[in-house]
Amino acid sequence: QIPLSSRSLWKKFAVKEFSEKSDFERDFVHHIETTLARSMYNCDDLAAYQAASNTVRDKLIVEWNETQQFQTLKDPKRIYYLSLEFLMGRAMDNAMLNAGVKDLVKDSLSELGFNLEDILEQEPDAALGNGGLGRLAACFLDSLSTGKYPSWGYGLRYQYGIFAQRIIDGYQVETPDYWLTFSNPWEIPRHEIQIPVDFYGFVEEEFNPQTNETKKIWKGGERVIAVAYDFPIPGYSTKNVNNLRLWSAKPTTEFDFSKFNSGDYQNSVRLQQRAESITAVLYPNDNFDQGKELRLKQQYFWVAASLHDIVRRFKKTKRPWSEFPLQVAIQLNDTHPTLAIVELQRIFIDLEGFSWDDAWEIVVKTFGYTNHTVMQEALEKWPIPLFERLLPRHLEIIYTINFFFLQQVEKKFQSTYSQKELENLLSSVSVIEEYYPKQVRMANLAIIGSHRVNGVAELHSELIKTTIFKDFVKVYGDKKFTNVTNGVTPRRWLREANPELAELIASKLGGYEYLLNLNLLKNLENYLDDKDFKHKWDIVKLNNKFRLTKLIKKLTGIEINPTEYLFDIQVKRIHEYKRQQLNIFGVIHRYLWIKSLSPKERKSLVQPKVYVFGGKSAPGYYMAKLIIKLINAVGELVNNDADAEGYLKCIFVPDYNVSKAQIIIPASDISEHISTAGTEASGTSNMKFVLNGGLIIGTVDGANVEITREIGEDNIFLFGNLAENVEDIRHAHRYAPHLELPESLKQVFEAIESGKFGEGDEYKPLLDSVRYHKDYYLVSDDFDSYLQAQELIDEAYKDRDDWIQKSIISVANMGFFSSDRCIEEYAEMIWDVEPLERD
Ligand code: GL7
Repeated sequence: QIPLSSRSLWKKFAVKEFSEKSDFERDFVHHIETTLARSMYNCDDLAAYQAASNTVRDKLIVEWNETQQFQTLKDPKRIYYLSLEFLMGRAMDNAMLNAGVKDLVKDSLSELGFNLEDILEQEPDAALGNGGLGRLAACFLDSLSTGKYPSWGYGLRYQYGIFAQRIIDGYQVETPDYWLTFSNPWEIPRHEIQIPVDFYGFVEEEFNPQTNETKKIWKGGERVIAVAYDFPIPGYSTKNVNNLRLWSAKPTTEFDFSKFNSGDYQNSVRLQQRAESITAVLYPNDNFDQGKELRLKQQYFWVAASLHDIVRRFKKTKRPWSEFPLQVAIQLNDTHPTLAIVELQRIFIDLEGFSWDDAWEIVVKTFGYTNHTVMQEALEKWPIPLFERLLPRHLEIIYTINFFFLQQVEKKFQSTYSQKELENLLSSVSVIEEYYPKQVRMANLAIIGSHRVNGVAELHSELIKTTIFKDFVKVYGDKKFTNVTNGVTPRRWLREANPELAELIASKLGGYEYLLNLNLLKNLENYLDDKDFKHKWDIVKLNNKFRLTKLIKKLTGIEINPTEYLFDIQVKRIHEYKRQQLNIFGVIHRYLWIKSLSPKERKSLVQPKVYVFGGKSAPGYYMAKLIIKLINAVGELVNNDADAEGYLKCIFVPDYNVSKAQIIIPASDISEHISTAGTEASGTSNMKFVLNGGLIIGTVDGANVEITREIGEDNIFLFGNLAENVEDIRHAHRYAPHLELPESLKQVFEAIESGKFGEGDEYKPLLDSVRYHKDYYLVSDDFDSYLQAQELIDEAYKDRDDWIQKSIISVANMGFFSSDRCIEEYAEMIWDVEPLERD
């Protein structure tokens, strides 16, 4: 505590935020000369980026401090968003835009001799996520801050984010993404916040003669320290700045002297290094569970540190424990943080001395769980032997949770179910899978330990109730299950990514208010007959295509004049279920068609198209890597074929990430969201593309369904089988002696096997998965329907005026897909929290 007599001095020197160019310039030079120990004679773009970031960051920190102090004072209910992935991308541009100082910074830097655009390019992406799930978490943080919700994100500070992708001879090659090479101005290390986390060890029983009770005590065998790193999250057009806290693992300072004295120095050091490995690297799998011990360690490390922090913050308020769920809402982003349920129960029982029932009631009220996928291979399961070794006390608690739960189920159904039916039900909802090896099912645990479970798009939320979780609906009824359709932040995905379109829209809607109330976009429909507006709309798209072709030239050396081309884009993780193979088969089909035409026919019949692909494959995903190779091989042939010149290009953009997405998405005329119906829970890039004036070719899957409803059927190109028929078709495939391929696809396969794209044999597994291995993803069933949709697109694009009309109507009706709307829905239906206005 600072003595009262000193406080006026503190106030006199309190840091003031810059608000004028001269302030910014002074602080910038200050950071160059002191923080970086450089000078004007020794200042490159990187140094300028760091000094500029530090200056903008200082501004955020002032507001961040005030936000935190205010919240401590008011002590509102807080939201804790637990996510193993936060795919943040770059921070500086976003921070300037949200704080409303971008123009000021641009001008100041220019006066100081720098170009803002070049400086922004110096920032590495914070790529602490794989794909949609991680980016969703980042959009939610933006909306939570913008909506002034008292909230914290909790995650891990991986030293290596998702790998960087290089394409060598057409193949994906992974290189490590060490994003912290130059110090990171956007994080504040909190070396004073150190939380011990234990692993392994054993459980002891301790008898208390006074109460006549025995108590379980977990004696951990290995201790690691969690150190906090804080990332300020600015809201748009508000002084509210929330916190994202990421944990980093470091060894305890207690060196193992027994080992040391016995001469085993090496082993003692090795244990220390083992600690740091916990937060070394992000697992690079998307929609796939690999079940590695280190991953479970990451999960517990993160969950234990976060809960310790949350409980400590609650205890400081001296409120009774019964108020815990009135003050704390914890949202589980997928099953990755499910251990938090067990850890909180353990804290209440073992450390705070609650009865089981009192503890459990609070736990269930505290948690909500979001499911992001129905795919079997993504559902997390942990082998019991591994669990028992790493977290012996937690496993006991899980058994007890499961015991009480199954007892409740049995009671509910014993009078109406036969013995056999009851057994089936119990074994399906049990947390434990009784198989070899026995496994803990994290989704079951997450459902049992949460008061609400939500899917991420209407179709998906319905599907989970009738497939993977149908037996839980029997137990709980369907009130526990709800839907919150995903959304994206229009600040990053419109204003930052597409400043020209954002400005054009602002010019009609009377400013940027629409970024805070995206439904205002609806008013764009008043300008459907405004020729000048439509012309400008068209020019913006063309300018964005130029921006993309510049990037393509830089990354691949391939030159494209965008003026005549329709841009058809599919960028997302490479996955069989997302069906990039369907897309590239379509490109080959088109290429064969172009080759079959005379030059004159080409001129009159062919709509010139650039197909742009981008996305990473998990390093161990053989099929996905083969798809990447095929795309590159097709590009190699097509882009160098004189017959196709001016008609067809096929580009693979290497190392797709958030900052590249911000350039790629605004340039699209058509984007592809073509997953097998029922497999893509939501998709979120579909929303980003439409928000930027692109149209969609897509299946009736995920959020495509709701996008169609909002923008109208005439403005989207849907094709393919419906989710409700997929199981029957698969069944037919399984029992058919052999699959009959459509003629169109046969041609494509023949071309591939003829060796046009290098060794024909190389792609055999890809073709065989369709023709001999049951075509699980329905490529053959949807191929002709896909080609027809592509034809409709070519046709529609000819009427450019109508196309622009479709584009404007689509954007005008995207208001629903703001992540601000998602956060409001979560706040009301799941968290029961209100925004807190700072006065
Ligand atoms: C995903 C879904 O695949 C994707 O459709 C959804 O938009 C996203 C966010 O809800 O979550 N589920 C998942 O495991 N990953 C996703 O991107 C990796």
